[in-house]
Amino acid sequence: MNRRNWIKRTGAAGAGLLLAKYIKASDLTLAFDAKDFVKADFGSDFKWGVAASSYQTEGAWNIDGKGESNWDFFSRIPGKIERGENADVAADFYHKYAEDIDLIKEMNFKVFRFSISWPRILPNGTGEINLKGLEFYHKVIDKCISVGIEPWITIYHWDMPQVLEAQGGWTNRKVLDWFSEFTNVVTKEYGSKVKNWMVINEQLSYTGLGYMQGIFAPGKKSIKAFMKSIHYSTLCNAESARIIRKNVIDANIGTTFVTTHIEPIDQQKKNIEAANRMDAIMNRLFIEPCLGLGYPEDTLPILKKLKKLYEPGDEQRMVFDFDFIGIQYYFRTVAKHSMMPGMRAKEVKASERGVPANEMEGEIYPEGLYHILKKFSQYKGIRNLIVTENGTCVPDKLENGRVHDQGRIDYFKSHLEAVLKAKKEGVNVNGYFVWSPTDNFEWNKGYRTRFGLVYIDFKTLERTMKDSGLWFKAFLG
Ligand code: IFM
Repeated sequence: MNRRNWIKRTGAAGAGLLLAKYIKASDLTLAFDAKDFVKADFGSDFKWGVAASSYQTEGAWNIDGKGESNWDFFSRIPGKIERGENADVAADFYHKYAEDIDLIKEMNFKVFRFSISWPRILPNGTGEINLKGLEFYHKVIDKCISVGIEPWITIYHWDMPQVLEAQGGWTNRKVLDWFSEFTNVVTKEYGSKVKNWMVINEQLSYTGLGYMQGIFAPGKKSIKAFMKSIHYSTLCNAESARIIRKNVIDANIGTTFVTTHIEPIDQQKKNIEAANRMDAIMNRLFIEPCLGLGYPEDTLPILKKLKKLYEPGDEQRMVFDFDFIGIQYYFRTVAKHSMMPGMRAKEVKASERGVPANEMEGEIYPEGLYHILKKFSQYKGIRNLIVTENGTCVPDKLENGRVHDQGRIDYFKSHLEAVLKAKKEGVNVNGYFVWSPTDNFEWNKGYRTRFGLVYIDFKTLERTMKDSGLWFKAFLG
């Protein structure tokens, strides 16, 4: 489709104009020269996809032999999830997977990235395999393939069997055996049909928010637990990738990291250093050990404590040569010095700075994605980048069968422009996956914050494609 048609069909103005609406000129650190773009600008091999996860979408929490997950357990603890919600039903993807995959197809995406629920496959965490669980993902994979969509599997997206969480979960070194067993089962089962695999979704999220801040499962607030979860999940990341390599012929193996572009609030030395320490945790902590660079303890000395957890050979065991690295980007973080022990830095929230933000207080800052892609492309060991998640939550309203989510369309356009700019400057970025095909359960926020291209009425489970879904349909068509 040429540029003029695209504008006509979507009714959209140039991306430059849309960008201007969101970012004060004085905040711009990057000039977006191109005013518009088309799909072909990204190249014919570029992967266009959508991403989702098991706990957030499937529901069917205790159906067909599934075991309890840490999130099933955690969401039942009063006060943990807004309005006391849980994902017992969620988007009911378990029953509506065919409809949802048809919608993904209709929006012209070619990749569906989804995760596998560990307790659906291994209800007791290890040992006995639930055949109905195996069968479910075969149906999902087969449906994708039948409509020409590539299934991309994430092995772990935060739903650990509760029986293992009760034994310490990611803070127990035995997780290496548990996770290897799970990886072995799923790769042997699906490896002949699925060639694209990601090991873990965003280590920082479930380790930091789950074991240190206590707002995600399992709700712990302990630096010690955080440290253990960092090291053991880092080992698992590489170990599981080696298992995929062994079990899946011609596998394309990646893993995903949550990232944020970090800037100091001003140019004072103490704030610049605070921003660097924050960067060490939020962007460098997990990628660097897997590239053989170790943890970034030069910038953040507290990380030296991780060495106490090492067993002989760990340094090498953390390393894996991934085929691609998944970048997940949502917002910028502005940092300033604080007395908080450890990181000695704190975030200056978007609301304090009066800048545009999503409903979760994440600043809308597309240039940040450009900077992150540039930053990661500078690591020698990274060969290929894919944006495995990007998206936003805006206050959607279903009115007369339509959801006019122009804010989300603007978000995608400006972020795609950032990807394209990086690509044109030589960054090896080869894919972009939207979070998320449908609305779903947003962890501790419950159902309040919606990220989907397709709206879900959580009472009736009826699906309605939002304007952003229609925008992608036209853009990718
Ligand atoms: O919903 C989450 C997802 O599970 C992990 N990445 C960020 C998304 C939006 O917050």
